[in-house]
Amino acid sequence: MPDVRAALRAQRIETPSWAYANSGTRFKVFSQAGVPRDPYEKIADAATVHRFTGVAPTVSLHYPWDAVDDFGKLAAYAQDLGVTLGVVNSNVFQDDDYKLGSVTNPDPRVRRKATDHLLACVDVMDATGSQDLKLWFSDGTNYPGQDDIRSRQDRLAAALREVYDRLGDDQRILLEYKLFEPAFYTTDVPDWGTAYAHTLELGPKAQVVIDTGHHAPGTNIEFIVAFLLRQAKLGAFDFNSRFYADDDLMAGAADPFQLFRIMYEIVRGGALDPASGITFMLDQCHNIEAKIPAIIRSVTNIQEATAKALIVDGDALAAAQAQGDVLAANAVFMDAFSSDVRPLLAEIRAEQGLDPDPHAAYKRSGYAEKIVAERIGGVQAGWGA
Ligand code: AOS
Ligand code: ZN
Ligand code: ZN
Repeated sequence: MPDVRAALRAQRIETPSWAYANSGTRFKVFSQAGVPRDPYEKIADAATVHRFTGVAPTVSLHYPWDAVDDFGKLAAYAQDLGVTLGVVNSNVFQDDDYKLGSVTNPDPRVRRKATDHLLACVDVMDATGSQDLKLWFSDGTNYPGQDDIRSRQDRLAAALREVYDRLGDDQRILLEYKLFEPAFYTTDVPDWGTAYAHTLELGPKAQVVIDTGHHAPGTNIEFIVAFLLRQAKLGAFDFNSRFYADDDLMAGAADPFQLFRIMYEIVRGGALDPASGITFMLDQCHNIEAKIPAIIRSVTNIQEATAKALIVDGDALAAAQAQGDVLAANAVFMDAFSSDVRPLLAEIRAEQGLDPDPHAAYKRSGYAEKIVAERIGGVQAGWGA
């Protein structure tokens, strides 16, 4: 049985810079008062989430959305506020050049441009001290025959190799997969198998990112977690929740039971401890709800799922499994899921000098009113530079 309290105290969740900015769907971006106007203000909001939760000390950056003249200065600013800069997210999807793909584009000029951007992201990592480069490719095709599926895999492999060879000793590639969108017929990295094969070919400094919103409906994500962990190829999560596709809603909002099952496999695989090298990130967009409270809610939802996973009675489960007692084994699982772990988490927060209720504490803090008064003209995610 793991030391539940120690494990919860040590848990770390990284929040994404873009989740603090305005966002929306292809139909409308709704502006909210008080959202950050530049990367510095995004960091300040992330530091606020950490101040109330105590478990979110790192922020994922997006390049070039978070481009600044001096990344060293941004890193120092973050440090002053008690947080550090985490994973660097590349962007090879927003330029007109990428209409037919980035690193898999049939045009070698575009491939060169995309690969150069990924190399520039490693330069950013050198400046910020970030260890991880997260690669998500929007590359794919919309119509059968549009491009050669197999050649696109070769182009992808060549670009990944070039970037991999540029990594420092302590740096990693985190390769993200996504079933569809924006491409609707083929996607060049559509699933964990494709991401796994490419990272395996690259070597030990390449691992897979599981974004929980990037699968076909009904996919058993916890199986993927268990499999990749067993192969030492799970590098990170992009947590969010979804009802339909890549909805990017708050983690744990749509399906808390799925989040619990995922966290159980993490606990089972000994991968909760930050020392195991798995980065637990959020990748969300808060289109209609207030951003900072939504991120605090996502963090506490993950904490609750984790606490439930930690209190699964491992001995009782192993005994039931060994006896082939299907119902008893399932009951052990459901007992943990049905437990109310909020008092335990409140106690742990109080022990750490935090307010036991981060939601109420944030509300009382006056931070929301302060940013509304001070920040006029907040930016949209993607135009935050
Ligand atoms: C896109 O669907 C992916 O989830 C990316 O991880 C991420 O949202 C993107 O890199 C941020 O723009
Ligand atoms: Zn993602
Ligand atoms: Zn996504």
